[in-house]
Amino acid sequence: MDIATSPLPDPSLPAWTREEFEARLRDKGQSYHIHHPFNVRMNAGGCSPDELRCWVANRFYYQICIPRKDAAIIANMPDRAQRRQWVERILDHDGYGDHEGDRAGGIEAWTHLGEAVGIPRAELWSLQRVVPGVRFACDAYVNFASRAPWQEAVCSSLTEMFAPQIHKDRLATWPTHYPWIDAEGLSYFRTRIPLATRDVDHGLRVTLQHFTTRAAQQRALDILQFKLSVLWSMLDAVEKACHEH
Ligand code: AHQ
Repeated sequence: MDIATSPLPDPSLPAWTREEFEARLRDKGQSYHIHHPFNVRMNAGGCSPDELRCWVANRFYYQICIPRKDAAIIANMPDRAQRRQWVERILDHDGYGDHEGDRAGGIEAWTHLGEAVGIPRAELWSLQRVVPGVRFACDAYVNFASRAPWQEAVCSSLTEMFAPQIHKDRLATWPTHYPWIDAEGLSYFRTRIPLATRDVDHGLRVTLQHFTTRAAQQRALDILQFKLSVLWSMLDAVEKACHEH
């Protein structure tokens, strides 16, 4: 399974400089799901409690896919130093040590978000509310990351360049628009801001170092576009499903 790629550029074209290449990666932020109509409506207070519950229950599937995706990447990483950095991402979601409190991990924090919006733990973990379009998008991401060369899978995680802003938006708007949600339930968004920044530092270093010809750089942009489409199509599916309830 491969992603749709742009036609190969003229091989005589020179590679972009690292600065230009990074600027083009960041420019892809225009397609980030922060601009999706459902996300705009959600952060403007336009979602009913049922629609929020629909979004939280469906995004839970994405959250539990992330550590499996990262484990698949580690399996393809020959270099111990790279694995030592990447394994942090699995622990961020699955937790570590006694898995209590701050060490419980992001999947546990998302479970608290679920309870805060009115979804009991068992119902969230049953995945009953996850719609086909969300499953397909998340599964496509995990499958890509497990089959692609590890540097390409690293590149696909760079949608997190744009993630700190979307977490900050939720923290800035939900307490006003959705005062019925216990503030503790939003702790996942708070924890992700520094972690996303740490992830992107590593992911960008690998990407700028690995994709060095013009054709490879174009491939990196196509990979990022694929992942942006994973996130965008998840919200398409959620918007359709939530609207029906
Ligand atoms: O909570 C998110 C998260 O842990 C990750 C990991 C990273 C990846 O490896 O692809 N992407 C990602 C994202 C998270 N939250 C999303 C959101 O909208 O809350 C954004 C998403 C991303 O930007 O890829």
